[in-house]
Amino acid sequence: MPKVSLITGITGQDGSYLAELLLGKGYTVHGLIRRASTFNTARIDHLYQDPHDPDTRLFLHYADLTDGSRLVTLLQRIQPDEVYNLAAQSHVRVSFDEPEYTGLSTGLGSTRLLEAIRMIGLDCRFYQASSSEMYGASPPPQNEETPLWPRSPYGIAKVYSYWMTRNYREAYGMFAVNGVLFNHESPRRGETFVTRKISRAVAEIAAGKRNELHLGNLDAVRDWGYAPEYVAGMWAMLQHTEPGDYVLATGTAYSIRDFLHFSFQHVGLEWQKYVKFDKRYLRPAEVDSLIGDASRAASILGWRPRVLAPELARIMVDADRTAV
Ligand code: NDP
Ligand code: GDR
Repeated sequence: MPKVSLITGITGQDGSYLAELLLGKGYTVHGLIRRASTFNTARIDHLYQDPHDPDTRLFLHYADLTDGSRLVTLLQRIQPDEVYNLAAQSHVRVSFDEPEYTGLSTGLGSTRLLEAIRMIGLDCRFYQASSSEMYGASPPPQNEETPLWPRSPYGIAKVYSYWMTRNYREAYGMFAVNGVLFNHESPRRGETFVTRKISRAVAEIAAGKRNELHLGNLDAVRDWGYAPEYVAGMWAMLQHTEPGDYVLATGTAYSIRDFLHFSFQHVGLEWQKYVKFDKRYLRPAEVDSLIGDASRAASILGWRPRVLAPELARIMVDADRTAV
């Protein structure tokens, strides 16, 4: 029998790559989508299958992580072997504007799912999308043993979900794992995250369509990887014999300035001529430096990232230049 998976956040960057990966492995894939007055399925439109086709293996369902009874109904009906909880209000800066909603979705959403699984007695494996933002002010390099010190409502909500996932594993023996992923990007990255903001601006500046890019703090250091490689790591965590928590990261450190340099240099421009400071993109509390140590995932899961920030910048700029 083909395995059945459920992905929350299937319309997001990671959800779309994970759906591709699982369909490629022969899974039946169910995804939760939110009702909106505009279409929000652009990242998975290429995977869409006519539900009238008897060979269809991708199914979409309206649901929201803030609606617990709907989650119970769907889990009961779908009976998934694997649940990937990727849905979240995932923007750190926005979480300072909407701390309560971030708690309801990014925090309590995981509890609603875990509790729904427990209530109906579902025998499944559960993946929680935890984040390097949980380490916040703890100095790098960060790994599974690093103390958590979140610096934003988003990071705090992720810490809550991280501990709930561990608690359901310890209390109920559930196969529940945390993937603690450092920043990972792609041409499908949301347009307001800094790498994609940069790659889009470079494409438009190179095409003569604009001549400025407004950014906040350029000194922050991040460990940027390539999203398709990270969703493969999520899948690997659920295939292992024992549930555990794993950091996924490249172990490399680059600043926003470095990413600007790689991106502008790729089209033969100097970033200093175009980038302007705008304080509205600063955060009330910043995370200065995240550099991950993924040696546990390497030794236990055999997971190793290949694409590093300089190549990532080129991939993203090339994709945005094609779209401009
Ligand atoms: P995106 O922001 O691209 O996608 C988020 C997804 O969650 C979208 O499908 C969105 O739906 C959905 N969503 C948001 N709120 C709700 C809700 N209340 N109910 C149901 N669905 C909701 O995130 P990424 O793909 O980049 O990240 C995936 C997960 O991994 C997130 O949990 C994120 O916090 C976490 N993470 C991401 C990292 C990264 O570098 N990308 C690193 C570490 C963790 P819609 O399309 O309708 O908005
Ligand atoms: P991050 O990603 O906060 O690390 O969270 P983001 O790209 O938003 O910020 C990275 C760094 O860039 C600085 N920065 C700016 N950021 C944005 N968005 N816009 C700007 O104009 C700008 N100028 C400078 C930020 O201050 C920050 O230091 C991402 C999300 O995907 C989370 O969901 C995930 O958990 C973490 O990565 C790991």
